[in-house]
Amino acid sequence: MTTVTLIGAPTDVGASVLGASMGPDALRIAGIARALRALGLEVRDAGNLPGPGNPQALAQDGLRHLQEVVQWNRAVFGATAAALGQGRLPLLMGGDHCLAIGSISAVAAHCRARGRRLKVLWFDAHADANTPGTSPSGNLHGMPVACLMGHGPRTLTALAGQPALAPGQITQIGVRSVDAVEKRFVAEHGIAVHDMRSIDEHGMRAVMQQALADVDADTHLHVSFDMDAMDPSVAPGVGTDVRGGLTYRETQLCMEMLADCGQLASADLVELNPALDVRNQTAELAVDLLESLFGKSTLVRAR
Ligand code: 4U7
Ligand code: MN
Ligand code: MN
Ligand code: MN
Repeated sequence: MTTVTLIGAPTDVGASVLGASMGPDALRIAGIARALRALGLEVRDAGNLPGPGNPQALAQDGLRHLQEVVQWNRAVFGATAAALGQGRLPLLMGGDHCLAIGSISAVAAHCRARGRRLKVLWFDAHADANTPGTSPSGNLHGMPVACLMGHGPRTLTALAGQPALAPGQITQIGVRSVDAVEKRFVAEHGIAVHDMRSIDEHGMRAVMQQALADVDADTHLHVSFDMDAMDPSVAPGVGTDVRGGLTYRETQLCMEMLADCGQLASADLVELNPALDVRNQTAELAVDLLESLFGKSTLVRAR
């Protein structure tokens, strides 16, 4: 039986727009634990991690709030490693997307120690591949992909002792807003990106089949889901919305195909911003997607 540990990281230190810090409680109010238990999973809510507040300071050397981001990510690293060590599936409830540096670094260290292959699927409107030298904002939630590949401040790139990911280990889905210099990083590193145009042209089924083609029985699959991957018309509760995103059904198909592949072993649900939401609908949508990710099926035909 899959056992899940919910880890709350209530912070927005990596972002400019405030409010993602309320994400974990919005997910709880939307019934995240109840919904997963109803699927037969054993769910433990580990509560919220402690961490520093948001100083709302200006960037220094191209980075905003580096100290605070490091503190939060150390806490996330520890909690994620602890859950994995207990044989449980950590589900990080953000919080902004800088927290994926800590969660994925812990997952990478875990896989390295066990000789398991790691594959990350990154759902996002953005590529999150800025560095302090290229970022237009200095916000660390726009830099986790670069940090995980070893490009960024050492305090974040070396959380697990060495870079967590090689470019071939990550596939991005839903991308439609990439900064000019950020594009170079993505191209030069050969990161697999299925942007919105590619999803329009090929359809989500083909995109997901390609994304999962190298996932086998020895693969630890990590899903990092930024709520702004979805279209703002269905997911308004996000801080950096970009029109032209994933539809409800496209996203559900992703989750259903991920459930079918059976290799999900850790996940992040990030960038949910209840301060910008309408009647908690984006949190409810997130819970709905997680149900599909964890195997809730709408299939009415026999299998
Ligand atoms: B998110 C941005 F400039 N690219 O770096 C930046 F457009 O985790 C946005 O995907 C980053 O929500 C968005 O600040 C980070 C900007
Ligand atoms: Mn993101
Ligand atoms: Mn994003
Ligand atoms: Mn590199």
